[in-house]
Amino acid sequence: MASSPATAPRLTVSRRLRSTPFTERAMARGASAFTVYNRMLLPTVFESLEADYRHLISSVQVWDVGVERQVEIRGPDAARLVQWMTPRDIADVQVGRCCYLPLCDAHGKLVNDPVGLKLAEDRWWLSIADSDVELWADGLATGAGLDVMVFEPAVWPLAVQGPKAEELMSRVFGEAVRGIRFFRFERLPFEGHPLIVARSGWSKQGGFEIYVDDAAVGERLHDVLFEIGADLDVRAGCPNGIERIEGSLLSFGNDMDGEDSPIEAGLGRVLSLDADIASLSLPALRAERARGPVKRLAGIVVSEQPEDGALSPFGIGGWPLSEIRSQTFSPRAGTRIGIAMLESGLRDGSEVRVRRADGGEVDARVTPLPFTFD
Ligand code: THG
Repeated sequence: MASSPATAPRLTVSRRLRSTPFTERAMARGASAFTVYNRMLLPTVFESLEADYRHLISSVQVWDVGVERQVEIRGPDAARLVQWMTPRDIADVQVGRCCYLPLCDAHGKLVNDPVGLKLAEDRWWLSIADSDVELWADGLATGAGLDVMVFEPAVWPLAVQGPKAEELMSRVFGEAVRGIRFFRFERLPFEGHPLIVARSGWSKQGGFEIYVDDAAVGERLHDVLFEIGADLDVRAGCPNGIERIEGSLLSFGNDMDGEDSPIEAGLGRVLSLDADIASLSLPALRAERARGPVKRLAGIVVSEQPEDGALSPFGIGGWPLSEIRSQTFSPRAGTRIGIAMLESGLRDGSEVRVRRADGGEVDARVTPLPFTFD
């Protein structure tokens, strides 16, 4: 995962690698590393992974997550197209709700795992992870002759995450933010400009996401959040690799990808395999369920390894097809933990030997996801 500074590639930034309205501000506030996500820059570290983590779980951070692109689907067939793309039944989703929507192709493999926002009966946003959903959705719509528009609006989410997020947000948007329940959104004015504000975000610390649809308004909002939250020790941050693995928030492209099904990724709870819905992936997913999946996502907890020794992605003793897909040192576990795609025969509670990146081996245990800590 982490390469040493001496070998880390440097990034050449051109027009193909898009910035967000907040990229310069993130850099000015100390962003020290970036990744590429939906062909855009996403900060990954400010001070250090662990310092950022400690601050996130104790205070409040403002994240530039403009890389979470919105794929807007609008028109009389909008719900039909969204249902065609996801094996989760969306019939009962109400306007004003967010909904975690695995998208799957006709082979039952994952295409993406967005948060869907139902803006109106004929209008959805898919707030996507890192893959080309717009191309796929537009291709499906064209091929099926659906009456919809598929496009990427100029919207950049800004996340406010951490235990003090509600306090900071209420100072900017008023007491109304306190009444927004998890995975719901409202339109609240900022200096007269209505913005979609949802209680959501890619951390387990609580918080909000503001869907900024005007770059100048967003820059002003960004600055106001820092001014008004100075006494809360608000800092610029980003999705944190330690916090999200401890919280078992899955990263599409890392923990699971287009070679995996949502059943293998452990997303069974959000699939509606017995529903009477027109969804592209249902036949393949029903067949997979009947066959029994060959692999499954699980946790790996290294026993007694307080030092920060990276694990090799491959090489779980006796299970050659199993692989570790994300890993971190976990302050909560006091050891290294990972999210792994394991052969189905490798059960929870199993003790395994795991190869380290430096060539050594360590004992580890297979655990269910989400991780629990005592
Ligand atoms: N917010 C928004 N867009 C996003 C993300 C986000 N796009 C990219 C990526 N993150 C999409 N993937 C996820 C994965 C998990 C969650 C959200 C988006 C998530 N999961 C909660 C959990 O697992 O506890 C709740 C899921 C549920 O209620 O079903 O929040 O973060 N805008």
